[in-house]
Amino acid sequence: MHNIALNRWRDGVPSYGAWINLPDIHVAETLARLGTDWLCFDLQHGLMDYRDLTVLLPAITGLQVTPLVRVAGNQPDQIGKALDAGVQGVIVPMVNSVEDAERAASACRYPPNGTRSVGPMRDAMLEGLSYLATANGQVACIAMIETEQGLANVEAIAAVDGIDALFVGPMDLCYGLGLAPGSFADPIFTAAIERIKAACKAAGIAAGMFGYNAEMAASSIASGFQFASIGTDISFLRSGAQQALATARGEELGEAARGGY
Ligand code: 3PY
Ligand code: MG
Repeated sequence: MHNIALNRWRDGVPSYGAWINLPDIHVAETLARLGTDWLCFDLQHGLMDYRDLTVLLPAITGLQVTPLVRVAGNQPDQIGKALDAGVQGVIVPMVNSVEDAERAASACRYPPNGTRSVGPMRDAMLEGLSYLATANGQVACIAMIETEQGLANVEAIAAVDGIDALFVGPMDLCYGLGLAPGSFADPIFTAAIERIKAACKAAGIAAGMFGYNAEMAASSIASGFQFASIGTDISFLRSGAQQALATARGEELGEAARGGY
C-alpha cells in the first residue's frame, strides 16, 4: 500500500483534498478524477453511512487519489471497519487529550504498534496479505483539533506516537474558543492556529486545515499548513449553480456563493 497524501506530507509537499458529503457514486468519481491529492468521505456530518462507503470506494479505486474517512467518533471498531473498507486514513473528530489520541492511533495499527483487529476486507482483496506488512506505516491517523481542551493539550497530542497529522476543524474551534462561528480573522483564533502549526512542527507531523473554500485552502497552505480541503461536493454544486444563474441573469455574485457546507 502506498498512501499518496501521507507521503506528500512526509516529503513536505502541500496537498489539497475535497470533502464528500453526498452518498453518490458519480460525485465521488467526478471529484476523484479532477486531480485532488485526497478525498475525505464524511461519516460524521455527511449524508452517508458505512454501506454507502462500500459502494463509493470501489468507484475511485486505482485512481491517483488517497481515500480518507472522517469517522463519526473516536470508536476503535468504527475506525477499523473504515480501514477494512479500503480507506488509507482516518480523520478523527474532537481529539481532546493524549488518551483520545492514543485511542485513535492504536485503532489504526496492527500489533505490536496498536490494537487493530485483522480483517482487511477490501484491502486484502486489492493487495493480498502483503497489506498487513505495509499498513502500519502507510495508514494515516489524523486527529482533529477543534475544542478548547484539544488546543490546551495540542503539543502533547501532536507528540503521540502514531499520530501522523493534526487537522483543524475551524468552525468547532471558534465555538470552543468562545467566538462566533466564522471568526477566522479574530486574534484569538489566529493565535490558536499558530499554536497548532507550531505543535505539528515540533512533533514532525503534518498540519491540515478544513478549508471552507479555495481561498481559505490557499491561504492556509501559504501560511504553513501542509494540507487543506478546498470545499465540499455540496458547496461546489451550490457555488457553480449560483455562478451560472448570476451570469445568465447578468448579476453580480454575492458573498454567499463562497463555499460553506
Ligand atoms: C469544523 O469546522 O469544525 C469541521 O469539523 C468541519 O466540518
Ligand atoms: Mg468539527
